Amino acid sequence: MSQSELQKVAAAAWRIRRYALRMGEVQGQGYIGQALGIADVLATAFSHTMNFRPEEPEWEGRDRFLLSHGHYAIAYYAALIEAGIILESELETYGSDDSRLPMSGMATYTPGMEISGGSLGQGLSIAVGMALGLKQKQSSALVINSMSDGELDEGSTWEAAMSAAHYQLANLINLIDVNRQQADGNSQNILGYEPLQDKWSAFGWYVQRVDGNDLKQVIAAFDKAKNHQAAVPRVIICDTLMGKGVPFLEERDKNHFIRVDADEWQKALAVLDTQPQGVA
Ligand SMILES: Cc1ncc(C[n+]2csc(CCOP(=O)(O)OP(=O)(O)O)c2C)c(N)n1
Ligand SMILES: [Mg+2]
Repeated sequence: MSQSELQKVAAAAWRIRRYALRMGEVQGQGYIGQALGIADVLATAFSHTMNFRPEEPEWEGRDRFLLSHGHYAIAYYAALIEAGIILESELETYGSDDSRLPMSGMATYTPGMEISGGSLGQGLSIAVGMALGLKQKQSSALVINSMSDGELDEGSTWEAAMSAAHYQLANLINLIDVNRQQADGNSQNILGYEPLQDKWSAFGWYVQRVDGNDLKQVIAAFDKAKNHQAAVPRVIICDTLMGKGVPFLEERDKNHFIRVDADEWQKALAVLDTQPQGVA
C-alpha cells in the first residue's frame, strides 16, 4: 500500500478515537476502552475497504458492516462520523433522550447501523443470511461482521461459522476483536478459546491473525481477505489493546465499562493531541 494511503487511514483512526472520547465525555462514561482498541480496524473498514454512499446509507450496492457487539456503538458512531454518514455535531447528543445515537447500537435509530446487535452472539448468523442473499442476487457487495472475543463463548457463533463455509460465502469477512477481556474479566479464564486460528481453519475459513493496532498489518489483511480467490468465508482475528492511544486508559486493570473523572476526558483528548495525526 502507498504511504499516502497509510497516512489517510491513520488520520481516520486518530479522528475516530477523538470522536469517541468526546462522546464519552458527553455521558461521563462508556465503552471507551473498546472504541480506542478497535479504532484502527474501523478506520481501515470505512476509509480503505468498504464501498458505500454516505448520502445514501441504504444504497443496495453498499458493503454491509454489522456491529454484532452492540455495546461498541460509541466506536461505531465515531466511524459513521468519519464516513460522513452522520454529522460530527450530532455527537453532542450521544446517549440522551431523542438522540439517534443510543448507548447500544439500534438499527432503527441510526443511519448506517445495519443491525441491533446488543444481544451478543447473533451478528455472524445474520451476516451469513445477508451474505447468502447477496450471493444469490449475484451482488458484489461484501458483508463484514464485527464481533468481540466474548462472543466466541456463544454456540450460535460456531453454528454460523459452519454454515458460512457450507454455503461458500466468499463475500463474508468476520472480524474478531480479541482484546482478551469480557465483562467478568480475562477471557481466557472465563472460557478458553485458543487456538483460534486452528479452530476457524478447521471450520473451513481463510484465516489471518494480525496485531489489530498495527495499521500496516490490518490494511494488508483486509486487502488479502477481499482479494482471496478460494470460495470460502474469511476471518481476520485482530489482537487489540483496550484503551490504545491513551496510556492511562491502556493501563487500567478492568476496562470493560469505564467511568472516569470529569477532567480525565480532557486529559485523554490532550494525550491524543500530542500524537502526530496521520502517522501510523
Ligand atoms: C447474549 C448476551 N449475554 C450477555 C450479555 C451481557 N454483556 C454485555 S457486554 C458483555 C461482555 C462480552 O464480552 P466482550 O464483548 O468481549 O467484552 P469487552 O471486550 O467489551 O469487555 C456481556 C457478557 C449480552 N449483552 N448478551
Ligand atoms: Mg472482549
